[in-house]
Amino acid sequence: MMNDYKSLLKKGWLFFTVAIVFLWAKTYYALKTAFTLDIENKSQQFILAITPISSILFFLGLSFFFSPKLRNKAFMVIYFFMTFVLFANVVYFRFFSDFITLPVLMQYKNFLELGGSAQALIHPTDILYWIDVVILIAWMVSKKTKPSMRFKKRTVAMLYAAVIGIAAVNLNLADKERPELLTRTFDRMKLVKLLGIYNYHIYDSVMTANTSSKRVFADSDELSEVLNYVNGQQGKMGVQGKYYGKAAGKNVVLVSLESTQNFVIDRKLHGQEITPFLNDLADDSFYFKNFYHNTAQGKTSDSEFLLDNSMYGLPRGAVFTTNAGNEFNATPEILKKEGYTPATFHGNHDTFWNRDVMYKSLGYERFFSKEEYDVTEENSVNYGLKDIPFFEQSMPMIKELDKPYYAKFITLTHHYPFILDKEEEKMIKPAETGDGTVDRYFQTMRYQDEAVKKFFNMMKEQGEYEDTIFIMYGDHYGISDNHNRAMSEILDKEIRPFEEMQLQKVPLIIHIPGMEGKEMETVGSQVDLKPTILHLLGVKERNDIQFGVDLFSKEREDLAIFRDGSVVTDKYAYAAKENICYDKSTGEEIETKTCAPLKEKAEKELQLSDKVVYGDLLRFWEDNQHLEGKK
Ligand code: GP9
Ligand code: MN
Repeated sequence: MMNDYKSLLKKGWLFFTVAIVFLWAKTYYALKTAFTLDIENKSQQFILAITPISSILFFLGLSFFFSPKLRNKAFMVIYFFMTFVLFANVVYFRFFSDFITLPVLMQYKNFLELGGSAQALIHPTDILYWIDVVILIAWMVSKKTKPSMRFKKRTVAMLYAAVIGIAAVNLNLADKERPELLTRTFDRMKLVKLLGIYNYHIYDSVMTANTSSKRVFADSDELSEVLNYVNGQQGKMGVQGKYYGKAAGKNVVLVSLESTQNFVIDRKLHGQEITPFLNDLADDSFYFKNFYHNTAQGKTSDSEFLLDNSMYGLPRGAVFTTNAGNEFNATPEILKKEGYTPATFHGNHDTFWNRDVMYKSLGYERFFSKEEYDVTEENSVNYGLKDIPFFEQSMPMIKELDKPYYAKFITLTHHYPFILDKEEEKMIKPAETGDGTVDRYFQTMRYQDEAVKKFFNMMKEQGEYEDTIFIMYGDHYGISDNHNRAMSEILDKEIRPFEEMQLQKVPLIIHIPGMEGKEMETVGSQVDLKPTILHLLGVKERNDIQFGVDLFSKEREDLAIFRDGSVVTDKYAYAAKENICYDKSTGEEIETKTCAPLKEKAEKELQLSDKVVYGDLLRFWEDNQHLEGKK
């Protein structure tokens, strides 16, 4: 009896089948529980269940191409690798509400440095993803049960025929659900929902290869096409705002406010202001309350890219990583020609987001990173130096710079998972929604506010304040839509796609000492920062490609285009993923066709911006006779 049982275990087909069932089961479990995929109907439910099968058979089947001696090992390596891909996506999704793309993976150094954030993202039940690996290895290494995976060629051929058959059925059903899924969409959620997580990665790899080839085939005519667009757009180029040149010759201090969403401004928690300093500062500044971020997978780095280039980040990955070798015409480089010293300050390693390489391409002359600061266990948390010591230690460094300077400070403490380790740093009680992330968000927010206040005081004490303009902006959202339940409690309203879009507002405060500010209704986004800043300084673009428009210009359209193709104007809000058009003032759903022109515009603009980045088109600048004449 016992021997029968052991000889059964030795059967390769049994082992193979059990492995397939294990891998399918946990993949399906992840698709159902770890990702929010919005399954709308029975057909989608069915597709979801079959999506993993073809790729599991395909990949595990590859082990049959190894010699029988190596086959078991190859099988296990593939199995392990697929588990790892699945698990990495599960963890990544918990924070980013998104799937990993190859370009993001290439920035693997970021993952290694995640530290505290990564720990908070791993749950005890995650053991479920690995238990089967242990069982299969045990099965395989014991001499008594080691399966013999010898199959006839015909069986393997049948297996691959099945792969093709199942994949075809899957694709066909997916196409019915979402026509042109592969050609049009850049919504990863739909791709995973309809193709499955493993097939999605195959698709993503093909896309990556495809985009790298775009640079090879790009030519200077494409640059003209983009130029025609930016010049032709009403108000795109050269439109000067009312404050043109009003800050000429002044230093520029930019403060990137980590994870700061606009909803905290002027809001109270437990009867206490969350951002008392920013609230006061906003009263004494130009405060843009309808300002949005346009970032995607590149997060902070995307916001930096937008700020300095007035071009959009990429739909997949981060420009900072994928295209750091490109030719750019960024603000630091432009201002250097005007006699400015461009510098940037950040309390994390210089390699994070590939900043050390990218900053050179953008024209930054100095980069003060973790290596230049005195960072100890005591004064750091999460990714690096805490904001208060960061600003304190930055002061002598600012003094070092030749004037005028263009100095960017990237704050860090108010970053997921929003931790502070000292009681005195917690200046407000956490919220009480029961969602730890949301609850702690307010504490680190309050801490950041205090840090910025100290920074302003030090700038005043050191005599740097009067001659400087301050541009402070939130880099991207801090609370993803995974936390809508808690957020609806905080905001006391239901969160639909419309409210989600409103939550993408980040504060923009432009503070010019000696100038009275005001609250600005203008709808704009990070892509508008470059022309706004250059115009305040009285620096005119020659030929430049900018997708943004001076925020102070009266002729500009009230417009913010999100990286996913959504659009907000003064009248409408278009949610791209859901394809819903809203009346901006009432928040009511209206006919989709009302938003059709906006949708088209966003697609066009994003596509052109991507063209410039993927094709590295600015390298053709000098060669382009058409431009030479105009210079
Ligand atoms: C890391 C910091 C945070 O250096 O800028 O990056 P994020 O995760 O927000 O992109
Ligand atoms: Mn950030």
